[in-house]
Amino acid sequence: MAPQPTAADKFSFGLWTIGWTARDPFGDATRAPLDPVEAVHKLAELGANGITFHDDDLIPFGSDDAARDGHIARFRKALEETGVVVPMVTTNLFTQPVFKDGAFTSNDRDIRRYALRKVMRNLDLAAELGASTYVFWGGREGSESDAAKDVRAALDRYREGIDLLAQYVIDRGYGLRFAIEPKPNEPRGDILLPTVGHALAFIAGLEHSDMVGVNPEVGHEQMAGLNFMHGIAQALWAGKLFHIDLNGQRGIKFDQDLVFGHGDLLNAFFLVDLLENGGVGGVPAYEGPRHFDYKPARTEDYSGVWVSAAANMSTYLLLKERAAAFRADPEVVEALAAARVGELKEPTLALGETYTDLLADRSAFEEFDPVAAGERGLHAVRLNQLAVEHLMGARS
Ligand code: 3MF
Ligand code: MG
Ligand code: MG
Repeated sequence: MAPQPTAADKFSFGLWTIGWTARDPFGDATRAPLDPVEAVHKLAELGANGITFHDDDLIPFGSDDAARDGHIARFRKALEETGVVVPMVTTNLFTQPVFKDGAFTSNDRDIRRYALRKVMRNLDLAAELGASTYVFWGGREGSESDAAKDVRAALDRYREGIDLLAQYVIDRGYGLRFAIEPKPNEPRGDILLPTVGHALAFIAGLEHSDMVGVNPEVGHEQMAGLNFMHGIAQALWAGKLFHIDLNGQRGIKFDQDLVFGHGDLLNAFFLVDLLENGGVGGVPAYEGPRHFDYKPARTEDYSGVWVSAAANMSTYLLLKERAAAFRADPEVVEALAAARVGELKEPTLALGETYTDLLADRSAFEEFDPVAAGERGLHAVRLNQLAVEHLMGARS
C-alpha cells in the first residue's frame, strides 16, 4: 500500500505542472486548460499542502487590473477553503515573444527594464499571499549564437537585476528569500547559470548574497550528466538549499519532467535519504517544501493527471520509508563502518595540530606504507547493494 501524504509532508506543486495542457514542439494540447481553483481543491484532496505559480499561470498575460483582481480573489478563496498555502511564487520571463533574447540579460535595455517591473509587481503579490521563497528560473537568459551574447556583460546585468530586486524586497520588508534555478539548456541552446555549481558561484558575488540560494531541479542537473544528489549535498554544504524541484529524467536528452522517481530511481533514493536523514544526528537536512515540478505525460487525460500527481508524493514517501529502513538495518550500520564512511567526518589534522606537527609525524610519511594502504578494499559495492535491496523492498 502506498503511504498517504498529509500536510506535514509539505508537498507542493506548480500550477503549471498539473495545469500543463501538453502542447509540445510537435503537437497540440491533449488536455483542456485547468481552472486554478480546481487545481487547489484537487491538490488538497490528494494530500498536498502547497501550490506555487508564475504570475501568468494565475493571471493570463495582458489581463487588465479588474480581471487581475478577479483571478486573485477566486484563487485566495480556494486557498482559504482548503488551507492550501503558497510557499513559493515565481515570474514567467520566458513565454512571451518579448523575452525571446532573455529578460534580465536581453540585449535590449527596454526589455530588461520591463522584466524588472514585471517581477516587482509579482513580488508584491507573493508577499501578499504569504510566500517565503521567490524563484528565478532564467530560461531565456542565454543564447544560440556565441557571437550575439556578451556573456560577461550578461552576468553583470543578471547581477544588477537580482541586486535591485533584493533591495526592493528588503525595503518593502517582504521577508522573501530568492532561489535561483539552474538549467543547462532548453529552451535556449545554452542557458546562463547552467548548473548548481555555476549558480552558487554567481550568488557569492551578489550584494545581498545572504538572502539568495538555489532551487535545483532533478532533471536539470541530470540533463548535464551530473549527479543530482551531489549537487544537493553541495548546496546544503553551502547553506544555500532554499527550495527544490523534484521530478524524473532519463539521461542526457530533452527535458522530460517525468514523475519523481520515474527516472534515476537509485539516485532518487539517495536524494531522499540525504534530505530526510542527512542532518546532524539523522534528522532532516532540509526543512522546506518538497516541490514537484513535473509534467503529466501527454498521453494522459485528467484522471491520469491526478494519478501522476499522487504518484510523485507516494514515490517520495515510499523512498522515505525505504531510506529509514536502510539506516536502521544493523547490517547497513556494519557495512558503513567497513566502508569507513564515518571516518571522513574526522578532520585530517588533530585539534591544535599544525603542519609542523604533521611534518614531524613519521607515521604519516616515512613509516607509512602507501602500497599496503592502496591494497585495502573500500567495500563500497556491498553497501550500494544493500541500498538497492532496501529500495526494492527485499529487506525490511
Ligand atoms: C523549466 C522549469 C521552470 C521553473 C519555474 C520556476 C517552468 O524547466 O523547471 O518551470 O521551475 O519557472 O520555478
Ligand atoms: Mg524544469
Ligand atoms: Mg523547475
